[in-house]
Amino acid sequence: MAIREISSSPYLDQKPGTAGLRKKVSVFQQPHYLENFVQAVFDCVPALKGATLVIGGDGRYHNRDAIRVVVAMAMANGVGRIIIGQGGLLSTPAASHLIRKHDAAGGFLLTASHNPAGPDGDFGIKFNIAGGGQAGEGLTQRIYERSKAIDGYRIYEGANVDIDRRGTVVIDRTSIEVVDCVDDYAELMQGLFDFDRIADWISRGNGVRFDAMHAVTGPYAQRILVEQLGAPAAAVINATPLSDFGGGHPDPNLVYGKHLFDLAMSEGAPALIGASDGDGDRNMILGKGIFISPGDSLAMLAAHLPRLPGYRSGLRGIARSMPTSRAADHVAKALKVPLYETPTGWKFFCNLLDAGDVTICGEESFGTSSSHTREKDGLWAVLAWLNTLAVTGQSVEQIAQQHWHRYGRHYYARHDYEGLKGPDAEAVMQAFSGTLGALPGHKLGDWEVTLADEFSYQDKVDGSLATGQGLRVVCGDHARIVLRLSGTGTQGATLRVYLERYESDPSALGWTVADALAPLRTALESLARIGELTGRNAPDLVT
Ligand code: VG1
Ligand code: CO
Repeated sequence: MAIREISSSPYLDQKPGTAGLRKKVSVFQQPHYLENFVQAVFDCVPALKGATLVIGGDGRYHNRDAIRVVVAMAMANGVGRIIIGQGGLLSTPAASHLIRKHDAAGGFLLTASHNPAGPDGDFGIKFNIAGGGQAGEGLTQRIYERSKAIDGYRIYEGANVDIDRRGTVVIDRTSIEVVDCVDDYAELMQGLFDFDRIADWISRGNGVRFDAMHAVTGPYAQRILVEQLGAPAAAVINATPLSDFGGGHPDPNLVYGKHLFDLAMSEGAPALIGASDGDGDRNMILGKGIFISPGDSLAMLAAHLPRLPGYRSGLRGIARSMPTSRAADHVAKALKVPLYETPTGWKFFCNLLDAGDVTICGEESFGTSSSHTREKDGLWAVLAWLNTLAVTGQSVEQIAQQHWHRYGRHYYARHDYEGLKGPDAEAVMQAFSGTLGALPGHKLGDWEVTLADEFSYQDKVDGSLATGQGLRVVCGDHARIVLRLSGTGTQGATLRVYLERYESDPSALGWTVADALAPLRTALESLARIGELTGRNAPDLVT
């Protein structure tokens, strides 16, 4: 045995945010920083001893170094079997699936999602539990507490596992398997969707374009879309994962995916355009002449899912995060299934999924997925759309129009104010919060405020209570304004403002989003005083 006990001093900033611990690469490169956090996880999850652990990442800078450390620490902490994606790659949904498939006691996902990568970029680590879900609030807090008291860690020296070569090696008492990162995931997708039907649809000349943004989904899209579904090679762009994501920002939305929007609006646009983010859990969906907002995508997929092979038995329920547009609520009502409203962050869906209460979940932040895994899943959403187009024979635009005519349309936008000074962001939240008590019964634009509060959520499975999950002003079904602070940023504070307006009159379905939301923007300025309190006249990002 070559296990060493190394002493270290705790860092006090290892509190995971919305989805894991995310920091600048330079922070993770501090002596013992990663090691302390990983040891804190092992200390808090004794079930890992003798059990299976999955390890993979989004391929960003520092991924390989970090994986080497996590593998060596897993060996020293008595893990029985380690499964690693070849090259250190695993998309977030694929990692979650491997944990489920192999009955692992957990997994380490090395990712900072869409945050820029490279030596000056971000790095991140996330622990997922048995069953594949993200560590919940309780465990996350325990890991954080442990990290503040840790005084050392255990690491195996001299293992030298070649993560580029597939196969199994046994070192001391640990078996280490390097697996193809796509195989199991591709098989899972084949079981959910009608690949023959999609392939036929593509072969009839319906164009597809998928942008992997030089991040982890390249190999997945290449295998599934090109090799299995017969799309031309050019259908997948930026397919090679790069450690700096090609210098880009793999966050598929109307800002960083503007080129895809332009493509969708161009002559000869493909029938379906999709993209995913750094770690493969987000998705962006466009069709010829149309962008589908994530809240709409959730609602439209929920409405069509029962026609797809993996979902023929129908939906158990639908879940969405609180700030996500309420478009899916109408579908739940029509299908007579429950609709769950949870705080932001996929971890809140996991207990509902495990309990079999929901089949599809979504967040406004370009996240959609189903009960097939315990993470959001970018490529799954693209395949669900492709399958829907293939079975309905309709275009994306037709599906959207039909949906809006049946259920009404939720105009929706998120405004992000990034890199704010912490106290300024807090001041906005305070100002907004201070107005809430007096609002119910008063007018906001043309509508009457029916509810104004701070959202909190009690998990019905484990009873845990999450408080402080966003401030909201609700005008019945008509409109909402929601404010919350981001939990994934690594620089300053990010304020997110979510605006939503619902219209069901057929003559009100074709407005621009900006026009529809104008009255809410005006109301927002007087309630939250963002300009006055932060000096910012406009958001940095509108998605
Ligand atoms: C953001 C999104 C949230 C998402 C989270 C992780 O969190 O708003 O919906 O679950 O990112 O997604 P926040 O706290 O910054 O608003 V990912 O693709 O970055 O793992
Ligand atoms: Co992500």
